[in-house]
Amino acid sequence: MRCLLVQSPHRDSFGYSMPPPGLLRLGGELERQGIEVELEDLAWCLAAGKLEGDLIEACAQHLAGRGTFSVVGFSVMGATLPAALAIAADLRALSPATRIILGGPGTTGIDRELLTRFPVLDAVVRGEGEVSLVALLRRWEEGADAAGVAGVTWRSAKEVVVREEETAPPIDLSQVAPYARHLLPALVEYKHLSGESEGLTPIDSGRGCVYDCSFCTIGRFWQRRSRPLPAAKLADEVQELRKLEGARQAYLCHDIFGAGRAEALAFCAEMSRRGPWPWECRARVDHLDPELLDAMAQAGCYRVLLGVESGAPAVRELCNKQLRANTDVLAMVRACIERSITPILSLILGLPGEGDAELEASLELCLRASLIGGANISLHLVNPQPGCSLAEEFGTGSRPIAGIAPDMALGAGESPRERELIARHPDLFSTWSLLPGDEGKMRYLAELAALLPPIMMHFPRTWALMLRDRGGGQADMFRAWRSTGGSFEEFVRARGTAVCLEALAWEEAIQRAAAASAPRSEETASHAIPRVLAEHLSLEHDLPTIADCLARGEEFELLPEPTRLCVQPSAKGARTSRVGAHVEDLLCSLDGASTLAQLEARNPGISTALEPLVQAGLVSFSSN
Ligand code: B12
Ligand code: SF4
Repeated sequence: MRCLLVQSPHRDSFGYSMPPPGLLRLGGELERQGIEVELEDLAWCLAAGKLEGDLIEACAQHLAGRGTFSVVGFSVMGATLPAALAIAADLRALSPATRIILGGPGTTGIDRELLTRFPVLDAVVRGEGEVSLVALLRRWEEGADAAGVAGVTWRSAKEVVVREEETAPPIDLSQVAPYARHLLPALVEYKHLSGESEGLTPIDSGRGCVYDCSFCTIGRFWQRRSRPLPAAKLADEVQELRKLEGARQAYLCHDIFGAGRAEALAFCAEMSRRGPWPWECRARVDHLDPELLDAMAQAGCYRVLLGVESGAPAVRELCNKQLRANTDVLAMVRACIERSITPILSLILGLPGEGDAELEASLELCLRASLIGGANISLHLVNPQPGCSLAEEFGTGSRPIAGIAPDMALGAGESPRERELIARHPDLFSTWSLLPGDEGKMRYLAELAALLPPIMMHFPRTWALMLRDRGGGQADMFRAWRSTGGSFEEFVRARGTAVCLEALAWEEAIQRAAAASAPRSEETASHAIPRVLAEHLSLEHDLPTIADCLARGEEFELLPEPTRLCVQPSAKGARTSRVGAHVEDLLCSLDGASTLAQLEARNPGISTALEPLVQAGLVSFSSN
């Protein structure tokens, strides 16, 4: 029995920089069971330029070129399902005796329908793959059929689709197979290809979720069970990455880190004991608390993706998020930032129950988080993935809208054969659809989701002050800005009051400083030229104090208060400090051409006066 497991192709640059953990685990399990297995990552092949011409034909030819296999299994997400089915059809023509199966989250709830509509499929393995796949392959090896194999939906010799209702018992994650990394290109080749210098490497850190949010398939796919990898096992797997070329940070894939609090704390303790190493994770806000965050930060956690979904509790309730009633999202954002853990707040726009007031509540939450400083905002539209409750409820009425890229399928579904399938089976490929609703509103929400987060993250105070001046809501202000046809900065320059213009100047200086490299302080020799590393701003308002009030949501009066600021690059991006008139004068006296000796001759004592500025990183020396 020779088996090939395939990751289906997509062009998502984030995606092809990461070898898929599910396939690596399955490869390891089959090897451990003595089954001959090979792995192929078509997303990587595509990015590596190994697939030219028509995507589907090229993939099928590529797979056929690897030789003859008894079974080819495609791993699918909703996004890659059409490509997998089209490739499977071509592969069947090239290799008629090969059995073709599917597995992965893209099959959630549609296994029977897939087998009914696509005769090319022999079976779909539902949920966790290890036990069911091995059992299925053994049956086929013995010449038997799949009757009674738990977790499998299959086609009988009489062309009847049989759904084995029973699911295989979940495997003991302390005994899960090692990743068969040798069966895929080396990690460093992935990183080389994607050009990503960060070295983020996914780890199968746990499986499943007990919740059932309306837009998500994870809970259902994993039978509403959540299992973290045992702490020591997970720490071992992260430790292995330290030796793996190209790996610089671990991406813990379990969707709800902290669901098992004791296990999460034990993992952090284990990581701290072994010496922290950078990692990031995905979590629910109500599974985190200051003590756990402390432990996470000490263990090397630098980023956490938080699915908040909406700023309006009623909408969260309707989408069955079941966030604990007293959850304070902003307090958690602040707690993350205080520990140098970047929170990524993920919200969905256009969920059922979202009217103007609820949309405004979401934007308010995003703005307040941005004002705290250092949060990432990520806004999405709903693509009802097959198998989730929104697809069940609205599946038939949902449809793609030309010009709105599907959030859940970026870089997928673009080839003619995929497009044809998506058009023919909109219910199975609802990953490309949007919930039923007014098309104009959808376009507006899509624009909001794409354009507002960068503005909030780069210009939160300017945005907040413009809002205060104008009155009304953020959605209205967004419309007003977009109707000008220009950039946000142009909008502020044309319509902003003095304090808005000052905030814009400050935040633009922060952007420039963050883009510059951190300062190098060199030898203070008399022949060296002192250079100003910071931008200095003379403002009519005390913007840092105003910014603090905005971040805390406190009222303030806009009284004139002359303020001098310096904005300089720092290890964390940019730093703003208040300076006095004498510092500003000193900085102004540095022309960037005169040596220290020449400046001293013109202005005796300046060398000594500059020393604290050098120490503060506001001034540095260069030799020419
Ligand atoms: C790592 C990851 C990625 C990686 C690797 C993907 C991969 N193929 O493994 C990358 C970065 C490529 C990626 C990309 C995307 N992802 Co992603 N990703 C994940 C994440 C966080 C972990 C997956 C994982 O490794 N889990 C651990 C392993 C062990 O589980 P597994 O992969 O499911 O595999 C097991 C079973 O599914 C089964 N199995 C899997 N394949 C096969 C094949 C066969 C033949 C068999 C028998 C069994 C089998 O056995 C495995 C072992 O038990 C999941 C969330 C999650 N926790 O699952 C989201 C998730 C899979 N991603 C998702 C999405 C939407 C995307 C994107 C579409 C995002 C986007 N906006 O573009 C892109 C896809 C690219 C594209 N544009 O088309 C969704 C998919 C939803 C769905 N119903 O399809 C998920 C579930 C997140 C979510 N909460 O909704 N992703
Ligand atoms: S969104 Fe998160 S909490 Fe909700 S079902 Fe999916 S994984 Fe679980």
